[in-house]
Amino acid sequence: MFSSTTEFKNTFLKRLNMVCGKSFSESSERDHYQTLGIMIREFVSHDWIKTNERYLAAKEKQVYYLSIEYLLGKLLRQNLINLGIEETVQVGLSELGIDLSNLEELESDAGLGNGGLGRLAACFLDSLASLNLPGHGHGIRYKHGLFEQKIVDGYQVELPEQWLRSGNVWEVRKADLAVKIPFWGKVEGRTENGRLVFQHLNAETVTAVPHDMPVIGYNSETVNTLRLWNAEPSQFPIHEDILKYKRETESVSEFLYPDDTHDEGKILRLKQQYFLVSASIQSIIKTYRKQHGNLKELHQHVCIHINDTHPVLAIPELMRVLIDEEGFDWDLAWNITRQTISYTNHTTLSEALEKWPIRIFQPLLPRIYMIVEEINERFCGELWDKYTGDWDRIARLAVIADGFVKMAHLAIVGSFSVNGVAKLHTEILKTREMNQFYQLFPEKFNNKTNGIAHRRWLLKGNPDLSNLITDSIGSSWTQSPADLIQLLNYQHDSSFMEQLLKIKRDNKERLAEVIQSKNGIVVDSSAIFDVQVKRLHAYKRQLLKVLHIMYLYNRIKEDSSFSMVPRVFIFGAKASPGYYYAKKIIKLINTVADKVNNDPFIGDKMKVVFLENYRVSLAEKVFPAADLSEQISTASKEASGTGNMKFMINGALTVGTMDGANIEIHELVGDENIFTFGLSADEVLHYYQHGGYQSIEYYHHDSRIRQAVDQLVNGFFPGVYNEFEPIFDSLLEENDQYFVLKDFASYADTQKTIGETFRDQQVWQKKCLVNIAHAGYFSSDRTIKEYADNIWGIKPQ
Ligand code: 26V
Repeated sequence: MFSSTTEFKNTFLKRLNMVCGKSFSESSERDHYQTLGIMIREFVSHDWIKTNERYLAAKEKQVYYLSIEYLLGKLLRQNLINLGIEETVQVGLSELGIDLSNLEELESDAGLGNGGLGRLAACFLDSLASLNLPGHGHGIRYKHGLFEQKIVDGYQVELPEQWLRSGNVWEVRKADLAVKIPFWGKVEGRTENGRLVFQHLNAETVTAVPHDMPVIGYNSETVNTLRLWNAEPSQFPIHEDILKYKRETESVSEFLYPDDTHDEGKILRLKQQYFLVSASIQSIIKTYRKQHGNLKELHQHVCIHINDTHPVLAIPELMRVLIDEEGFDWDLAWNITRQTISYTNHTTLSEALEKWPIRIFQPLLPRIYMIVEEINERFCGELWDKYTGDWDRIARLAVIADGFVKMAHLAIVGSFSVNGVAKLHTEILKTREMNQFYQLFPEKFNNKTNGIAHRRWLLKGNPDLSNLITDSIGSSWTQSPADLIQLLNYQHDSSFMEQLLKIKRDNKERLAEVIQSKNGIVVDSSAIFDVQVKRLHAYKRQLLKVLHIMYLYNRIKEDSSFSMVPRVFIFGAKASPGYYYAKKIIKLINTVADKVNNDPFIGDKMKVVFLENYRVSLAEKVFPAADLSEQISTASKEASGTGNMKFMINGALTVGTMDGANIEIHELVGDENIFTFGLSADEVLHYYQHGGYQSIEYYHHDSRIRQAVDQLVNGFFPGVYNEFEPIFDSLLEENDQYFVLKDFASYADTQKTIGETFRDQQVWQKKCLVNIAHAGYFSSDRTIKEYADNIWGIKPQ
């Protein structure tokens, strides 16, 4: 479309007039952003339509990825890169006096997710399209994504996020494809031609309207679709309060739930889940019918993947369609359903496993509940045949028990594939958390180690490093990330290594500017940039890093002979609004930051920075500037982690426990190129089972620990009396459930080694290079190929 910048400029100016109804001289930056967005959509519309036609005609298998979260971030520059027109557009705009990066700033982050799970879904979409795979996302078009975080007086304050305030140029509303979703009401059964048929009566319906976003593949003609469903009123009732009805229906897609909420009581959350599932399945079936007619071979042409258990009602919903609408008998419907659905588990934390009380589930979704009951009864019958008399086991495995529907059990029983997200995580599922299911269905369990969209996290996020890599090994790595391994040949190339160092320095300086402008803190970019960015959770142990910072501070103050390489400790984290303890940790980080940063005796030896409102677009500035990646979860708790991979590919070294995908990073780079410490998963799980850990002993026997822990409550932080007592209590009264004190010494020793290693920049940079070279494995292209080949059975088209 634009083979030259002149052509681009001409089209841009014409479109600007049309889109904004203004002359160029009157137009604003927002007009320019809007115009460019619309031009890109126009530019891809041909390929978008062609892609769909191709899929329709080929009748090959398709996958539908159902996820309650998509953490997309900004799309403008990534779309330009994937289309191969970044350069043309950037030059063209600048000739018009427009700075592309200013336009990027105007775009809101699409923040429709909490953390790793939502970002993974976004990375997967990029890989599906870039690999020309027929895979489509379905999700909810939340009006408000994850809250915006402000730090006021050291405390987190949440503001509603407003990504749709100025519209969303990437979406196309398709009102003609709207579907209706029934809630409440009652189900009546009657016999028709000797067959029991069910009708859902007096339901309150919400209309789901699809808003489609193009998912543009990198250097490919494939444009897949992310379909986000918006909740709207169906026909307005005549007698009731119309405004109330409008409010109630729209509330279904109003807010993303933060991940701490104990879902059990939240009717609206269950409504969201069924809303997503029912709308998606209705739409999938409609498309399928057009292509293939009847549904007997659905599983041969369609795979429906559920991202965690949130969309698990896809199982009973598909059963409903097959039985009530298609007229299949139970066994046929069950066979088809079980071969259509696949499921990823993303956590073994018991508090995160979803269960819904029957008293909420049954009245809200009466027909779906009947089907779940039937699934449960038949499954328990099978269990009875296998484990006759073993009531305990049957009760533990049942889909419905103790007044609750257990969503993970439904997912395992109703799917053909259950996968974990890193080797250790899958092992823990098989041997511990889901062992009894594994014994029943060993063939269903498999591992798919997570990955990241390396085109966002390296190609887009770190352009200087990308250019250096391309200049050295060529550009094939953008599509074959394993080619990064060729970088190993440059370990002894001093010019290459110098450039690598310079790029890191420049990236650190850019982040230093952000820190200065946002936090008012001046940091020295020759210091170690030591970074922990992720959701705030006790198991991720931001506290371990804080206690270590307090220890270093104490050392500097008390021991004049103590010397250390200067460090900038950087944190970014949102705490769920209802997660009291996590919010205390945020206040603690900010309190420590105040104390350290304002102590003239400390000067540049260390600084502590809390970056407000951590999100995808900020993450893209942080990873390229990091020297050290903190992956310090209590072993066994972090299913995979994906931030660890983003740091690695940007040339940061990991300090980490043997947890999640850290284990695979270690396996690839070897002992020499990662800093591991702490208890192993087996040791942690052994303590949980058999006891034997007394945190108080570590407090008594390690004066470094005692001093820092006491400082939480002894007035060391002026003006925050009592504030950190809950943290103090979690460590001593509650016996430190996450082994912070137990792992402290090992962490401190490792950090000492890290400091010493950093002194020799040549040694350090070489380790960074080894990490980058091996990071190709963690591209989501590799992950998605594994899903495509081993679970979904889909092929490039
Ligand atoms: C949810 C909850 C809710 C209740 C309170 C405790 C709690 C703890 C964790 C979660 C998250 C559950 C699902 C999730 O986001 N898992 C993350 O998925 C990522 C992608 O697979 C993975 O890299 C992370 O390790 C994993 O935590």
